[in-house]
Amino acid sequence: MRKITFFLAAVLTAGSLMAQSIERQVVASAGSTISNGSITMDFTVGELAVSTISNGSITLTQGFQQGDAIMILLNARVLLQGAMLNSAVAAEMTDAIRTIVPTTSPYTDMLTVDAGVFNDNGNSDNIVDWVWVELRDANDASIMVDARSALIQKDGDIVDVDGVSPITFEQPADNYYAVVNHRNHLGIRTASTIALSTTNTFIDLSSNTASVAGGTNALASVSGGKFALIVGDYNGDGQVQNTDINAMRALLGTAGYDAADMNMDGQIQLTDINLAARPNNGKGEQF
Ligand SMILES: [Ca+2]
Ligand SMILES: [Ca+2]
Ligand SMILES: [Ca+2]
Repeated sequence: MRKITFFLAAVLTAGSLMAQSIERQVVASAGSTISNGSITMDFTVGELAVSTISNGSITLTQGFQQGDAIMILLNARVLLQGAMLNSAVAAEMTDAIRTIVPTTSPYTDMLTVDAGVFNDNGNSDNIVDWVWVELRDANDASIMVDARSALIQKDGDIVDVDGVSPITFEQPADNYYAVVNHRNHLGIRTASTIALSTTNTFIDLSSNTASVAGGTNALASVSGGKFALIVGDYNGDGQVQNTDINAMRALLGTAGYDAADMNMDGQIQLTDINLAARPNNGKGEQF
């Protein structure tokens, strides 16, 4: 429960409390706390100063009463079927396009990374590509609570822009469905909600079909007894159809970072159609 304080002293002493935490205080011209015994509501009104001030070590937020922001962790593993097609190592993806993956995410948040994140580590933590991760409401999985770009390693670990850490969302600790999508694969959603908090809990969506909504209809069997997102959705509409294949034909013979490169080797060739998209023609997302 948060209390409302109507004087400045507590905030102004923060300058002498380096590296210590102080109880959150609200400075406001008016406000109150109302309780009926089971529900408590804090509110403030009439804030005049609303800018955020920081000297680098201490931050003072002003204005409307703000909740405690926490970063919840999602440490998930998935595999991409396209990147498994040419992989020499079982249960591990190729990183053949690592050197041409853009430092700006291809997804809407346009997250950026340092180019060094794409360096060759000589191990299974090399970056394969960008993915798009969503949190969905536990009571209505059609409601997207939060979403962000992330990176995926050869072993399937979804990581933050540093290339190694689990990803975070600024959301309350709670139960969520997680969705993972990739620019030319069908997205998947967890079959059940998962409890996310500041605790690092590992979620493997590549080891059995029961962990994903739609089960065997949502995943492709790949090497090492693993399961992967289904490849072939060139236009990203959640279906693998003739429209995807026909659009890819126009790009045959070209090279580069392109959604038509289904097997993720940097080339757009007949193999991308015949060995990746066409075998999945007619499949669709299961959530
Ligand atoms: Ca890893
Ligand atoms: Ca499609
Ligand atoms: Ca290719």
